[in-house]
Amino acid sequence: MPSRSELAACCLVDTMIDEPDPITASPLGQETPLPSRRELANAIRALSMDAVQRAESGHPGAPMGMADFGMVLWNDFLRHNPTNPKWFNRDRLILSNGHGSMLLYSLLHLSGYDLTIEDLRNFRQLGSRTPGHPEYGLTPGVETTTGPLGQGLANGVGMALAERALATRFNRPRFPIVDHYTYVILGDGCLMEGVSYEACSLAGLWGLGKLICLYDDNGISIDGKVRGWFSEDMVQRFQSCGWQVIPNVDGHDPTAIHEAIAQARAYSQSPTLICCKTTIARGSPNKGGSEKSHGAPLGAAEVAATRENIGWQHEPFVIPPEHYRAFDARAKGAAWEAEWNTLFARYRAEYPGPAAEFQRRLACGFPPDWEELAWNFIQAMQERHEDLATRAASQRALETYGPYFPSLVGGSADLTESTGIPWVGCRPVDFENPDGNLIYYGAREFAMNAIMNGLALHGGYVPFGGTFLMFSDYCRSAIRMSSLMKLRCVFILTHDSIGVGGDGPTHQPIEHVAGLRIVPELSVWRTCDTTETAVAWKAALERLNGPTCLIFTRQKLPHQDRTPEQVRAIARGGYVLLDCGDNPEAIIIATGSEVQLAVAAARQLNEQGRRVRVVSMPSVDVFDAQDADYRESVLPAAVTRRVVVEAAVTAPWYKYAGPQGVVIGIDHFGVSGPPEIIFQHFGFTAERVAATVLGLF
Ligand SMILES: Cc1ncc(C[n+]2csc(CCOP(=O)(O)OP(=O)(O)O)c2C)c(N)n1
Ligand SMILES: [Mg+2]
Repeated sequence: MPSRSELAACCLVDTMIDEPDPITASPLGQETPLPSRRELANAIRALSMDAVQRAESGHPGAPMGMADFGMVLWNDFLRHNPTNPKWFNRDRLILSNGHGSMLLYSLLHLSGYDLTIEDLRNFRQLGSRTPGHPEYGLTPGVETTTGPLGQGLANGVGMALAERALATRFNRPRFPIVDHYTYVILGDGCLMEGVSYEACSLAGLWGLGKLICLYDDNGISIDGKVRGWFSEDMVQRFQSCGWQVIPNVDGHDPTAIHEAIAQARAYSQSPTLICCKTTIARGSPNKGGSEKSHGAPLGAAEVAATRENIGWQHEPFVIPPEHYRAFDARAKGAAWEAEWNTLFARYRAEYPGPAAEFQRRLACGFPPDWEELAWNFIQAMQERHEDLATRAASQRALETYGPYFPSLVGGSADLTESTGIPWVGCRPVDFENPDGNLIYYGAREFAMNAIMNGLALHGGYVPFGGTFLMFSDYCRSAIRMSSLMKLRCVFILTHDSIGVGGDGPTHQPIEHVAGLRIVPELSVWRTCDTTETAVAWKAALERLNGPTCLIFTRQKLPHQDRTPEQVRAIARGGYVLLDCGDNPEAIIIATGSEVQLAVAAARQLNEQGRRVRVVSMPSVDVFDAQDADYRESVLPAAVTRRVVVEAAVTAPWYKYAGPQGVVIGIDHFGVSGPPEIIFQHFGFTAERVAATVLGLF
């Protein structure tokens, strides 16, 4: 091997080799000097390029470019405990440009998380803990799943809001029990995505002073130099949103980076964006600065050239002990946590009430008499027999359940009243009152749902948020990410069909319910009256391992008669609402606003001597999860005369209608007009349903 100075002399490009700097120079008495800051960053570069090379796929450029600021953030600032990645008061770190996952994996490994060198060698392999993009719940230390650009940043806004709100609520003089930063690393792509504007606009308004974003300002995205498609002035953009911006930081100068992060932390009034000027794939002599390093391995020859250029003399996946020693955060992490535990113990002694409430909040648990409370309410809804829009019924549920769930935080994307979000006793979140429980998100559906995901991920909150079902397209990716991460979020989607009438086809969802029902891990309810709505809310709150969409009407719906057994059966997702003795000849299945048509049609037919059953199926996924016997008892296989009614696309319903059945739905866009007229216009009448059933005989 050539000596380091020889290597430095023969490098044609900007050399990456330097001498130990004073910050990490070996303390007296240690045998091996600690590596220089640059060498520490080079460990990340080496691991990243080698892992991508070995996997023969991945993104080496971003982690190599971000290695210096990643190293400084991790070693100088991040308060975390590798041996307890779930320690409550840890700083949250999000890699919003998730394609740079090897940065995160390298740092987690080097600082002592339970992520071995073998895990890194298995980057992107089936079953490994180092998937292509960071996945929440799979890899210790990964705070959120990222990959869809921009959303990690919005998650970070939610986490920082949660921190500020809980701190406001629970901290006391000398007792900063909630006191941590949210750091987001992001790239050009994240800032090009509209959701970044939506979320950052709110972060500025809310004064999230402990949100610190490090922008990998490398001027490159997949298609090349970004100046052709991304040229706005980041300083002006973020300042106009109320942020502190620290521009033009040399993202490869550890001192400059250290100073910038310190400056960000020193200013508590607003979030900070630090623009780190970097070179993508820094260290690669022929691919550094080029989009060629974005999403493909450097290639064996270039990896070798990079090794030489940066003076990394170790074999792939070999990290010298002194590097590990320099990164190891286990001792300081354990000390931080122990210190916090002591602080919390003293807090509990001095403020037992708030301490108990704090712990309840973190558990997001249930009120003591939850079952009784909920069933009393459900039963009361049945007895009151009120004809209400289900969006109004939802508000009733919130009025009842809300006061018992301090962790519930609601909001809407500028449709607060129309989606039935506010309930008596809720307080708006704003700069002065971050600990409110009603968030005015403005017309920003995507950020709303991504921020909700961040609130849920942080802990201490069960978020819900409302918009029109039609606009679920705008936030669909966040709903998907919520499902992928199995978060406890409730998405309220109202104005659920052609029942919105006069607003016309732009506002009339046709394919949306079906589209949501096919998202894995997502539970979807579309309810027909106040009682079903009360049950749906109960189910949503009780669903600890995944999000729920509650789909409600704008228009009033008639209340349905039920026995107590039928009320109980609603929770099974599908149940017999109207029966005709033991032996039905035909079954009508309906959801939401169409249940009333099914009931009216079945009554007519039964009066004529037919035996027609009505099954209300507010939640297909919940019904599907029931045991086979129950499903058979509701939908006997022998009864093949089946009609399904739902004012939406028909195709998915054939699994229940069966080959001999008929689905009455809508396979085209809607029209503008008064709702009752449109329902008739498209054939949603009891007469047509009855005639369709008779047509099967
Ligand atoms: C929502 C979304 N759209 C597109 C992509 C595909 N994609 C992955 S990385 C990337 C470019 C990102 O550019 P930048 O953040 O600057 O990354 P760099 O090339 O600097 O690593 C794109 C478009 C994605 N991951 N997410
Ligand atoms: Mg870039």
